[in-house]
Amino acid sequence: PQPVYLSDYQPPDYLVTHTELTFDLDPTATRVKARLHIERNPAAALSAPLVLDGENLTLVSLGLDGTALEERDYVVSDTTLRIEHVPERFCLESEVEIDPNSNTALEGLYRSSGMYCTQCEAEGFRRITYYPDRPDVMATFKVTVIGDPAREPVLLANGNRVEQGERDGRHFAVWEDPHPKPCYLFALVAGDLCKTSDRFTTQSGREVALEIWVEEENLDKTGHAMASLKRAMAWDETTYGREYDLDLFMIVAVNDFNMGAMENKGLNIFNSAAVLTHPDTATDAAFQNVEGIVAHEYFHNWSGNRVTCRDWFQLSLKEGFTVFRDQCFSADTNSAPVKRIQDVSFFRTAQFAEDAGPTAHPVRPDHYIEITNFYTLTIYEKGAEVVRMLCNLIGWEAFRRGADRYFERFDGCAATIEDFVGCMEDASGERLDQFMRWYSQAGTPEVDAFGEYDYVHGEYRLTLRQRTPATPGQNEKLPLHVPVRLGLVGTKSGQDLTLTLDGESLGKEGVIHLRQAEQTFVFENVAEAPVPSLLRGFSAPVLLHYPYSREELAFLLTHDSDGFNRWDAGQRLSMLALDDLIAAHRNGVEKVMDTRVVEAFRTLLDGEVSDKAVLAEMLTLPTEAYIAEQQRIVDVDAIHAAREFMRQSLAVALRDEFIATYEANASDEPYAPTPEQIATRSLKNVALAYLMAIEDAKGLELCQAQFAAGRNMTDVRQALTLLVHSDRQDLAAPALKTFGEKWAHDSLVMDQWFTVQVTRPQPDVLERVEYLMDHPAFSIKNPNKVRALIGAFTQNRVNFHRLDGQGYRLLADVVIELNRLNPEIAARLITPLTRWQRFDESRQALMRQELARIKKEPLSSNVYEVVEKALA
Ligand code: B3K
Ligand code: ZN
Repeated sequence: PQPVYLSDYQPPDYLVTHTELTFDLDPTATRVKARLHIERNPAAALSAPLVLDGENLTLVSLGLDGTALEERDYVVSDTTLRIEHVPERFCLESEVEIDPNSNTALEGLYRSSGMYCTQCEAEGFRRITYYPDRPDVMATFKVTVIGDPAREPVLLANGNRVEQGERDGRHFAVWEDPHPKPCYLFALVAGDLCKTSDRFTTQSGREVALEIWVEEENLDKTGHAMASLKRAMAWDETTYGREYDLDLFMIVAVNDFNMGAMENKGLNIFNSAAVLTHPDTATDAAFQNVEGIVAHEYFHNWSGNRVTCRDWFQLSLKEGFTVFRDQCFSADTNSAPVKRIQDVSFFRTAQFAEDAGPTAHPVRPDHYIEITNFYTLTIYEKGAEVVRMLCNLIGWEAFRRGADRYFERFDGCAATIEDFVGCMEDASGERLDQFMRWYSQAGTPEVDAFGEYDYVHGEYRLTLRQRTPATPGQNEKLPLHVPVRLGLVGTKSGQDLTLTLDGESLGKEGVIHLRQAEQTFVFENVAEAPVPSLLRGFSAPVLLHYPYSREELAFLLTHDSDGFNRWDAGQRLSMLALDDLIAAHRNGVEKVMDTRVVEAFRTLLDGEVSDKAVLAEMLTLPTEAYIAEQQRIVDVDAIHAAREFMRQSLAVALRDEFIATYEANASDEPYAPTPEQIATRSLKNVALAYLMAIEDAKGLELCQAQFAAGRNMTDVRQALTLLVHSDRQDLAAPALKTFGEKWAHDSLVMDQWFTVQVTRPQPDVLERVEYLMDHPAFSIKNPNKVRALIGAFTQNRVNFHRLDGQGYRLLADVVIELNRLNPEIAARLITPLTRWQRFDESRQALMRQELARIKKEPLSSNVYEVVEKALA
């Protein structure tokens, strides 16, 4: 496979103005007729041949302006259809046959639980018909779907249904989408589905019908998605002035889906895990996830669909911006500080790891082999951080003006990242050329900060130094424009001090701009010695080092006015203590708990923090994955032992406080996914986890009672997890059995049942994974199952990284099988093996050995690209 380069971009030679498709559905032999109204791009050479993309298609017939083409008129290869001479403007008629049943890659048209559905982004449409499969070719679509009235009574496509009827024992529906779109936004769904309906009136008075289509047994699980959709529609009107533009908006739930969901115009297709919720089957986290994904896909209607990407290198143009939009929506709807804490802790664990590994790439990559491999944390989450920085740099008002300008100027167009940033420059008058480096430079910048207080002159000098480590293919890095939001917290007053920089007052909190490799900022009139609170709200996606003492961190933990940084101070304090424990474990000396951490937690539990959701986060120790990210060579076992020791020490020292917290937050209220209830449950369940860390009688009693009460899935799953992860298998086994039998009919709950079992720290897990792979509820063809069982196992650090290499071997076996069935999922699953550089020599050797074994297979371009980079 050969890479594609951004620098090779050429506008299309031919444009499609209107696309007419007719699908005659059949499980193994669907016929697709296409009539493409094509025009030569005025910019293209007169002699340009017509080259269309096509894969896994059987060509039945081809015609041009009503005349059948002979075989000598065109050339068909594995990936293209080429016609050497075509007129300036013409209609191309083709008919192909495809096989939805055997489509296990879940790209193009496939069947899931007997229903037909499509996934076309990024390059799936070429598996449906011959077409210029690129986002800068935009056409209006008219789609006829013909199916069996009994097997697929519901026939859906994008836009508005303009006709339906029956003919020769079959039935059909005709759909028209008036908005020109690239083919990656095309969608079709056909099956035996039921809907829930609702309405939304837009700010300009358009009546929109809302429909969520599901299998009949899931009709009671659509309420939260529908409510989320309406909130998202209203939010986009009030926040961005964007309203919906069709009379119908549909969501469909599909059981086999490679990712969360897809923003097809007017017909969003969702992984059922990302749309279905019920208090008995979905946890609070799942409810919040559904809300965020429904909003994300809806927001794409403007940031993605009305304005799309010129080419796939610009993917973050729509994804980074849309993630930023959905993050802000969720922050407005729930606890804003907790949303930020959760996003950042995930980001610093997973995106930082991506940046530090062999697949590191910029927010706008300059080449790729397989675009499907670039739906990454860097494109999505780092892209969102970059947009957030832009917004903070120029201020919300200018940002909003820039967004208006962008949506107006590029409506109906395929745009670039320069177009977007250009609108922000125009709207703000700010020069953003240095800022553009965030898009082209890969890797996590590290910022070293040092502060000195000068009593005599009342000055505080803050020196910031930045460097970005080399990443594959990018050795030289230039300084970035890093906005650092900060406060100086007075050690006597405990208050934010007024910031004066170069004679100008910034108020109690300010943003300083680090643009050079090293810069010193001198704050004047600083009345007392401060502790700096740096990078508030994670104002830039960097790794910040500051030599805080534990006393300073304990001070910030209780005094910082920024909720995010208060939490971060707690994490840093825990990290210092964990470092000591890790060292003790490695040196074989007795572990001693740092009492400052215990006292800090005691203060928290004594009611220092009023937002329970924030408190629950503050009481949660950094994850093993996050701790590992802080080490150059990861010691899996020492990390686990240290963190367990700390959890147990805290539980022993604060047992009464945790019991009190548990009891104060237990409630009989009927379940609602409100921020208040979610906060209360998370605090209660954090307390329960500490109590179960020591498995004493009280903890076990509360845990068993919580499981047995079965109030909602959040509480039940937490109780089940704590039992299964404890050493009390006598209690865990019956609970698992009860749960598994009760929910055997519910695939999404069974996914949770798999995950709970394969994330336990005890050493019997690998055998459990193998056993569960043969369980009737498991299927390697279903991506949710693969993620719930295999994906979850690879996150079980002590077991996946077993010293005998069996964890790696198991993963490689699955990857080899999935490489044939579903290359997109296979390539994603390999990720943990690509991080071999971070482990000790014997694990490195074992991981590389498995990568090499995978490499010997006949590989898909997806897996090839990842393995190649990992072994480079
Ligand atoms: N745009 C889709 C992702 C498609 C990925 C295809 N391999 C989902 C989203 O970001 O909203
Ligand atoms: Zn998206």
